[in-house]
Amino acid sequence: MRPTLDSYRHIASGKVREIYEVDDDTLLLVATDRISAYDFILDTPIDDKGRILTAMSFFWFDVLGVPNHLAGSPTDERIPATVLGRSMIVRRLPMVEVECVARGYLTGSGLIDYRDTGTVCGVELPAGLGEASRLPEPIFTPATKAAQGDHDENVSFGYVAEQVGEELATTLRTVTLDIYSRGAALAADRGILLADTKFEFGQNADGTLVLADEVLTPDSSRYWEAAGYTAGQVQPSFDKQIVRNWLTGPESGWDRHGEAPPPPLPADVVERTRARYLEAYERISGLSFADWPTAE
Ligand code: Q0Q
Repeated sequence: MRPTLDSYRHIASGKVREIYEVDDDTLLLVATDRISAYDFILDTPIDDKGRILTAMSFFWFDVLGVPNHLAGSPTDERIPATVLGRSMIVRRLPMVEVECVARGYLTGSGLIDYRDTGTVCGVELPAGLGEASRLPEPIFTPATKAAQGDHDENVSFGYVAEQVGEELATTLRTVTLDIYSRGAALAADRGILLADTKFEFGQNADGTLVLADEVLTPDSSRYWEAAGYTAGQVQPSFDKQIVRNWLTGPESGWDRHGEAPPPPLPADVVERTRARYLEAYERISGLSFADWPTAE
């Protein structure tokens, strides 16, 4: 008999995820069907988004082959029936308080920093780059965690070294770039560009790094269709562009620059967005989502 969710103490909320305490050494990470756009958490859930992104993390933990925080299978008996398929049983770890970002392409805050300084997080880049330029090689662009609702702040490698020590900072950079490069190569083979990603790490008692949180999902990474990639212009988001286009289009009646929150999404926008998450998972993993556990 599975425990119920209310038998676990809720300890943290993210924009679209929740953490519960299973015991002193174990957490339950629950992915919701919530989706965010334009810094709002939308009222309308995307069916199966939590399950699909959980399946993605399990896939990446498996293929990346680095120490990670998973402490149970997708159907671990400690997972409540109501959140089965969109939860991970994980080892509770002391977390490294650094957002470990790797970028293979220039966009978002990295592009803004580059246009201001010619660098991103202190990493010098060649002149002449622009929106969505592929970088000569992936770069480590760490950030400090922001309070919910705020954007993380890009920081230099030197700042990270001051916070956690030179040795750990160097290992964070090496491991972040290694995992991103291997994940991006696999995804590119399947026609999806991982433009950038954010990892979170914990540490074992001996200080060795453990890959934690979610991994290489469309919520922690920018996913672009490789077939449509064109440097020099904003790339459509593989998973969120349908929602963005509807919200900023004539049918929503919403003003992105106004005060009002976004309106509910129409059913077809939800279904087409669900289909994009499903396509990303099945193309990258080569697995059928139909086999993934679901709430009982
Ligand atoms: C931990 N988070 C992220 C978060 C709110 C996720 C703390 N294995 C762990 C993990 C993990 N993963 C964490 N703490 C201890 N051990 C992960 C940022 C925050 C909702 C979901 N925060």
